[in-house]
Amino acid sequence: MKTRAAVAWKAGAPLTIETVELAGPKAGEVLVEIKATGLCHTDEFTRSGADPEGIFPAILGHEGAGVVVDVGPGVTTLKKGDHVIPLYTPECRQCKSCLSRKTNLCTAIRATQGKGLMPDGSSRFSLDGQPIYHYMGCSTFANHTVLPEIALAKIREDAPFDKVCYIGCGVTTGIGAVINTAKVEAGANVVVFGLGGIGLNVIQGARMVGANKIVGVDLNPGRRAMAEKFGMTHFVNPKEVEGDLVAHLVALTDGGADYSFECIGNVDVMRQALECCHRGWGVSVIIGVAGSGQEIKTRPFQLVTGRTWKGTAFGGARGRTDVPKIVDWYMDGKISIDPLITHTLKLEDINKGFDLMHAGESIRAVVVF
Ligand code: NAD
Ligand code: AHE
Ligand code: ZN
Repeated sequence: MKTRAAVAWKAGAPLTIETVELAGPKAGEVLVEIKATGLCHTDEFTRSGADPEGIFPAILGHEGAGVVVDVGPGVTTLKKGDHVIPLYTPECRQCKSCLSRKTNLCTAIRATQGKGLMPDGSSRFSLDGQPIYHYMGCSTFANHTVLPEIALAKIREDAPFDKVCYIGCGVTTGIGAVINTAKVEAGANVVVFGLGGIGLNVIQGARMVGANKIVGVDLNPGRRAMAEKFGMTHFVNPKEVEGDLVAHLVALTDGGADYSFECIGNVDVMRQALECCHRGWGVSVIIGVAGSGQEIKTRPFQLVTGRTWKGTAFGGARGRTDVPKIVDWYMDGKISIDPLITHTLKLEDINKGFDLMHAGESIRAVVVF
């Protein structure tokens, strides 16, 4: 079939809207009509050329929601008409990682996914005979896409696509980092670096579990009002801090954060996030992804004296199990999403979404098909 998609032809170039060819689902695969997709900073990370795994030409996008149009042979858990959220972290429930119960990082299809290919080693997208690569196993910047059955969460049919698409990455990553990865307890003091589409969901998660101080750190003063609405108790703009930011945060949190979260992708900030943690027990969680060649560093003494450095992908969530529950939380009013979706765009205007991200004007821009 033919479908419309935003194609990233080469690193650093704007996306262009094309009518591409999409081959039908093979065994174990599902054809999905994407109804809406968010723009996450990770899409921009890859578009810009910073992603060491970036492959071009590709159809980016990994924060979508849509409807099953067709299923390939052997698909048993989904049928035409089901509403779904694509999962860049699948859940096969059979691999060593899934069976370990220690991680959400299913390994069933990671090797081919990282090469921009479906599990059989080929792409379903092409244009004039030239293959176009998949992205994070999702490619939600296309009106139709093909995914493995294990990379789709079935969700309730009354959930609005243009809001719950955000559960496909940002909401689940932020809230999940608090609940699944850090396991923040009531009364804890939390510091969140970066109050964008991820950090605001970390704040929302921290409030949900009953954190005490929730300190937000961002260079953009425009983030303050929204962060307060989501539960931030103290705002720190590093540009306005006299002296050392880490010392300032340690003082503000009565000796250091019980938990800190880096939601930017800046390796210098990752160090600050670790070092503002409380001696003896503070845990720092890296969420931001950093570009090719970047490395983190600290004095080993920071770990010797009891701080823990961790990371999280997709908030530690097992997508097929956890995503439908998070959709329920949204539909039941337990979590808020709508105010974070600051811009709704047509596919033709997708590059404006990246401009808004760079300008610090959007939290989440969502493309509606
Ligand atoms: P975003 O652009 O919406 O937000 C980033 C925020 O960081 C902005 O508010 C910006 O003003 C702020 N910021 C930038 N530099 C700063 C600095 N030096 N100090 C303080 N604040 C600063 O991005 P996002 O969509 O929220 O994504 C955040 C990061 O998380 C990105 O690196 C993204 O790739 C990554 N991410 C990781 C996962 C995962 O599973 N680990 C999932 C989603 C996103
Ligand atoms: N390709 C990058 C890694 C990017 C990365 O860490 N991605 C996160 C999801 S970000 C979503 O917005 C992730 O899921 N990581 C685990 C995995 O298996 O990719 C690089 O540095 O090579
Ligand atoms: Zn993302």
